Amino acid sequence: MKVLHTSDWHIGQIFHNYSREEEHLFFFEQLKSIIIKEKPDVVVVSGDVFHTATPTIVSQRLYYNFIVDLSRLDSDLQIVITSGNHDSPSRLEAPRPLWEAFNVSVVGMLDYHTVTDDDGLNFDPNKVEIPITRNGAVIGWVVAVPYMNAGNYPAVKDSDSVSKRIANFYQKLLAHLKNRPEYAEDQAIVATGHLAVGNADIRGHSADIIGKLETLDIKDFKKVKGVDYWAFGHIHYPQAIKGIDNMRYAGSAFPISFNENYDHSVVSVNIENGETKTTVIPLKTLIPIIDFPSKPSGYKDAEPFETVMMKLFEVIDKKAYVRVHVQTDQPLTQENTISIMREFDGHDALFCGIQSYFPERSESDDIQEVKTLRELKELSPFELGCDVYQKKNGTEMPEEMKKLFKEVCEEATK
Ligand SMILES: [Mn+2]
Repeated sequence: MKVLHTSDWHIGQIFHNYSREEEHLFFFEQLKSIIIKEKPDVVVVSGDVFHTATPTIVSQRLYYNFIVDLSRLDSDLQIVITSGNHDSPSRLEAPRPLWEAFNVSVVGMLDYHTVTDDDGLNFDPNKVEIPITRNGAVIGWVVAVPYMNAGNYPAVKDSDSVSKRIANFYQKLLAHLKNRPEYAEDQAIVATGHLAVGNADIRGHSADIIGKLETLDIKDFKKVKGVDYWAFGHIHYPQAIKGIDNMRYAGSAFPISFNENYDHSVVSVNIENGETKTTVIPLKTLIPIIDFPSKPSGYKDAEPFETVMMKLFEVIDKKAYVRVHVQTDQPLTQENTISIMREFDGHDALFCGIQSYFPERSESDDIQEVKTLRELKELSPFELGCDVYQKKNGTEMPEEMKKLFKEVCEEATK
């Protein structure tokens, strides 16, 4: 069985006020060419099809047109789509019966029932077990598991960690599949998931993804036997998890944030006679992201406003998302900000904001500023805000800002 694995499309994302439609069309064209060349039996999309739970008409049209276009490439091509944490499970699933006519299987959510079956499952497993056929014969299965809240993985023992519960959930699902009369030993099994695996390389993500409840311990997962390929979504950095070749994040199709300045790709998977071979197929990025003049580590290696202004000509004619980094002792004035923005007017580069770098505080400052919990509790939100501002910027909050901030505090504590 041949599989094309992709995930985290985030259709409809607005990036610093810019629509990404053109980039999605560019990605879809590439994906189409890859599919024509690779001829997979099934395309697996492991969640985060849309960026928001309520995609616009334009986003939905983009998605529908593309999937229909894909399915028309080859009447035998199957497409399996699962929801991610960004998708609305019910919205994604609403056209399920229509999609079936196009050989597209969509799983947005599990259909739970209130009683647990003999096989220990409290949902309908048939919905997620998708047979993949070639010339009318079943050659494999996609166990299409969508994004799930931690609480929805059934507990075996109350003391079980979420990780153990997730592993157990897959194990039960696989046991059910293997009991089906249509199942045969020589059929390939691909399982999907939209979750965070511990030890995964989370480049491009904020740290809050670690330590989240849904995080799965790879040790628990290694015990789940019988899966030829794990097609994961959620983490945007493409990777084989801990070097395990048949357990992968396909990663996002192009940078969704400034932290995703790396190569993007999809995975072609070939499962034959119980052996899995993967090939990472690189994608081109239509509009690159640029940290200008470069991404400094802090105040010391950032460049001051005047220097950055003088250098802007180097970047403004590039079709790229540009974030400007400026070293400054005081918060930039509005005039400073506007003059940087003006440089972009009428040029190809897309302005994506300014990051300021202030002088690092010395350790002795820190010692003086330590407050006891009691002292902190006695501060009003307004005082605390002013204090934080001063610490961060090394200068007192300007009067105008103080006035506005005070109004906000009063409004909020009413
Ligand atoms: Mn995502």
